[in-house]
Amino acid sequence: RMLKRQMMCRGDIHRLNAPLLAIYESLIPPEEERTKQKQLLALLEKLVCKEWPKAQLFLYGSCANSFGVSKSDIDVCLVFNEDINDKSEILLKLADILQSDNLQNVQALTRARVPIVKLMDPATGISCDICINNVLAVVNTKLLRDYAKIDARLRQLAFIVKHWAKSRGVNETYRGTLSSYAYVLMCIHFLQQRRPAILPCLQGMEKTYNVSVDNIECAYFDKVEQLSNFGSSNKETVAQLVWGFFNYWAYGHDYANSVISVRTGSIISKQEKEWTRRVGNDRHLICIEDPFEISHDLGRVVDKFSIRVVREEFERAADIMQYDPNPCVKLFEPY
Ligand code: 3AT
Ligand code: MG
Repeated sequence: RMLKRQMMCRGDIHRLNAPLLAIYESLIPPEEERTKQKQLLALLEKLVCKEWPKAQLFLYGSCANSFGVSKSDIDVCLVFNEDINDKSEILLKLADILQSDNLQNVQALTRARVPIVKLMDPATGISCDICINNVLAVVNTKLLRDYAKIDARLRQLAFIVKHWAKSRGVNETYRGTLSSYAYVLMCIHFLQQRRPAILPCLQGMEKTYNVSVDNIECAYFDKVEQLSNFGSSNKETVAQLVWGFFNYWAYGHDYANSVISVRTGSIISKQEKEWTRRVGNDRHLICIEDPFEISHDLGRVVDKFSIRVVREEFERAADIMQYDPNPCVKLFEPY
């Protein structure tokens, strides 16, 4: 019954297109933010270089993957060409250096899951997290950015989904809900699955980019400028896609058996991944395979309580997209 009801998109769905696109536009960071980010990165490069001439700084996360909304913090990775056994020592040294250059709120979080130094730059007002040798994050940032270049609808859908998740309080990994990175992968997977497909599976194509990070081969087709017409035979609009995305996660996804996999561009089975049992704290109640670290389920932060919260939010969003007279307000109502 549910399926039958949900198979058909509301008749006036096209009317939601302009308001959803307006929301998307309002979230795009203005050019001056980009300029300020570059200014801060240049300052950090100067300071880091004095102490560690061979180290390099990379932007990663939403400031570099093209899924960053206005006023986001920036994520920076400090990369040394050797393995670092004691990251704490380096982070404390780094915090020292930054502190003495008038950067504010400098804090070394050496015991975090990903140890970082946090800071705020008073000149630009930007807050920043710096981690060490997290090269996989730099590489998955590039993958997301490359997917975004193929079809504009990915960025539109992902901005709206991220905005919804933040408004509804389901983008907080420390509370058992999903990361922004997980939501963007869910959007990519969804667009790979449309018929006709809106996105290809880059890791299933000729490998024009190939790096090895922590013994993991990260390889895919990155000449994406050649794919700019890929999704053009699919005419779905962002309103239809937002509707379809929430319907999929509310009523279409098989939570008991399925893993979504951007790497293969398909659904794979939990059985195949051996993600059927709880191991330690990993419960696999919603399964999102990391494209490179394939033993890593981005849904593993979700527990038996937060899975209900997340699924109820998907259902709420799907029902609003289906029935509400004013979905563009209701969808993003603070929880
Ligand atoms: P926000 O706009 O800040 O919410 P973001 O894209 O910066 O979104 P996060 O802050 O969640 O996303 O993460 C920053 C980057 O770190 C994104 C991704 O390159 C990497 N990353 C995050 N979580 C994981 C993970 N579980 N496994 C691998 N890489 C991850
Ligand atoms: Mg971030």
